[in-house]
Amino acid sequence: MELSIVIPTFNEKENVRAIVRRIEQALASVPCEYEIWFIDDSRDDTPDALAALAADNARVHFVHREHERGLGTAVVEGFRRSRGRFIVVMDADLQHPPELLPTILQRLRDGIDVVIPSRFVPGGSDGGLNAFRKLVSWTARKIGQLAIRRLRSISDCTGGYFGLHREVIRDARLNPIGWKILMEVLVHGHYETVHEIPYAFQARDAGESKMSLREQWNYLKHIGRLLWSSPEDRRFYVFCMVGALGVVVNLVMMSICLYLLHIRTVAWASILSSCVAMIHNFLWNDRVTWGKQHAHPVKWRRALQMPTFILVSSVGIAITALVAHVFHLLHWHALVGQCLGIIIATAWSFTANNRFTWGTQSDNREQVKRTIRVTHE
Ligand SMILES: Nc1nc2c(ncn2[C@@H]2O[C@H](COP(=O)(O)OP(=O)(O)O)[C@@H](O)[C@H]2O)c(=O)[nH]1
Ligand SMILES: [Mg+2]
Repeated sequence: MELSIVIPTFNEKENVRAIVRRIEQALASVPCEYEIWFIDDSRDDTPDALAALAADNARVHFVHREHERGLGTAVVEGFRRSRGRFIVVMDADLQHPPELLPTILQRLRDGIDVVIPSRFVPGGSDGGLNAFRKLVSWTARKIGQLAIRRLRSISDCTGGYFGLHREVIRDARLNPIGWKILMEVLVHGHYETVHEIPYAFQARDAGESKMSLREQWNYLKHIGRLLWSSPEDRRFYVFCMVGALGVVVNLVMMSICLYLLHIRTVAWASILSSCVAMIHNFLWNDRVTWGKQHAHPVKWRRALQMPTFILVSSVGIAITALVAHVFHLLHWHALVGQCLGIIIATAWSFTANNRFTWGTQSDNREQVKRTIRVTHE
């Protein structure tokens, strides 16, 4: 079996026959052995429509889950039951044009690991959504891309239409809690190449959308889980948390210097507090953010890790001061400048520490291997 098309359905009785017909038309001229798997959680008589289709057509299979719901788990169930070397996931409501299937299949045959029809590359459009849904969808996508590195270069990471080699998900720990199973695949799958194909997202043919406020909330929880389960992203957030904790330590230390130790020179009290905070941050980052495996094995190099960290932090402080100063010179608000400076300095110190303080050769090599190449038509 070359291709399995997996279609999750919930109350789609008006659409299932039409989508099978359109898929067959689309693939009529392509020599390919394929199957269509419906994973159905419907509460209406969609299962009867599916049973009739399956009786007529040997390519059509379906499973009806009586007591389960969830788009994500349905797709994973489809992964499990289907047999194709390639898998395409699409919605039943014809918002995802089946006419794209030959191109998706061709790109998979060309050796691309993940093929994503995209509304947001030149030639694509998301006309099938109203203005409000467009805004919600844009916000959701931007949150995902901002939070998770692997999603950043994918223009349409929140869609439900995609194709992949079965190898991509072999042994991948997919946790299908939400709507966006593609994000789960992109974060946990094993792949090196992604190809995007422009397409026009259609208005729904019949039936109604099952997207709800609850699903939006689930989406945010899903992002949180993806973050936590992806070491490359989690490290950055732990680093930020350590930094925030460091600010508290700094302020507590400053109070001790001023009110308990009665240090008169404020500048000395401030420098002392910053040094304590820096050592505090180093220890947490060394033990937790990067952890044992990043302690340098060579003794003298290990001894250099703390000074390197302090150097990197000092450059960060200088960057912040520079940005605040430039804001002041331009008669903009210095506090806003300070905030911007802190953001830039955080990005700098994370990157620099990741590379110089706790980075190792083997790490960098791994990084190269993990680089994902994204192309589009
Ligand atoms: N099996 C299954 N499919 C679902 C579930 N919720 C939605 N779907 C299907 O997932 C696809 C996308 O859902 P839809 O309501 O069109 O979402 P929208 O396109 O974001 O508005 C459709 O084919 C739905 O029938 C569910 O709980 N279980
Ligand atoms: Mg839909």
